[in-house]
Amino acid sequence: MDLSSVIAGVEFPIGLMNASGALCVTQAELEALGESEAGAIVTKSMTPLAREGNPLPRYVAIEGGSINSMGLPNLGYPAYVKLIPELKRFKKPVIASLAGLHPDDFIEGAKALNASGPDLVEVNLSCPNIAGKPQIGYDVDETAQLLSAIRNIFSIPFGVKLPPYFDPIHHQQIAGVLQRIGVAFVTVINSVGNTLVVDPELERVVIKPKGGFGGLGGRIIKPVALANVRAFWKIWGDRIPIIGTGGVENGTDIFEHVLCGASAVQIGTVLVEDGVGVFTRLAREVTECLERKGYPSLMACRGKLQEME
Ligand code: RRO
Repeated sequence: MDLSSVIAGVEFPIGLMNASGALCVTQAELEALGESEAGAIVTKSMTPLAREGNPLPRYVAIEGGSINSMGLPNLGYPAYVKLIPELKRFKKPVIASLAGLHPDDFIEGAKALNASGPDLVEVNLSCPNIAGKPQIGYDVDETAQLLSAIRNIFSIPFGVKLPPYFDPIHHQQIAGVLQRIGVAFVTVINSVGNTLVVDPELERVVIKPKGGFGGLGGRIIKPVALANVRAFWKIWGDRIPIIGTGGVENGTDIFEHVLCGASAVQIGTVLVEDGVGVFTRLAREVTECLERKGYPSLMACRGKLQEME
């Protein structure tokens, strides 16, 4: 089965990869993704300086998903800039996820990444877990300002990782900005930010940072993810490729994301829970799903979701 995809001219042997944040902080984790059947290697979102992240516990698997407040633990972009050329030996696209606590961080990061040469950069506009730092993607003006500032610096195609939106006007507004800037792709969605999981026995929150508030991921957010993929596909069609992420646990979930309009799919919670072997299972399951339905390739079903008359 042809599971390949092309995003911004970059060829993916399989349109399946880790979501940024899932098993992609350290050199060993990134190399394990290289050796796995993942179709690309996506780094953890990077900041200028290495960060330990938030205090533990900061990730908990719950029924149907996960909640996290990692707080951007990463090696700092000088380390990734050095590592990325080495990751090219795995002969699959390398996507650098760029974050920052200030606009200047993104600008410096963009300059540093140009020299390092990832295939694509995913600019993270949606980290929900830094106290006092709102998700940039929820502020259209700030998003426009930041992307205008970095657009001319990048010599590599860059896209954005967006938070979930819950109203069509917000899809329209952010899509207008992204179109004007000319982003190469969008990744939707980041975790559903600032949710709360309660342990009724202990009468307590389950993660320590931010009073227990954190980003929700996994199966329970799939409808939110699919809605966001679909909303952007309905605005753009195939003009701006969409990477779907959120709630993918099996091959049918991948099929659903692509039906909604995704050109590739990222795996977060289930990758953290099951490890990099999960890509082998997912590739098999989506192949079986496509064969059963008579599609010749993964991209043959892209955007084909039917609406009712
Ligand atoms: O590190 C995190 O806490 C984190 C980030 Br940067 C993000 O973009 N999404 C998320 O769920 N966690």
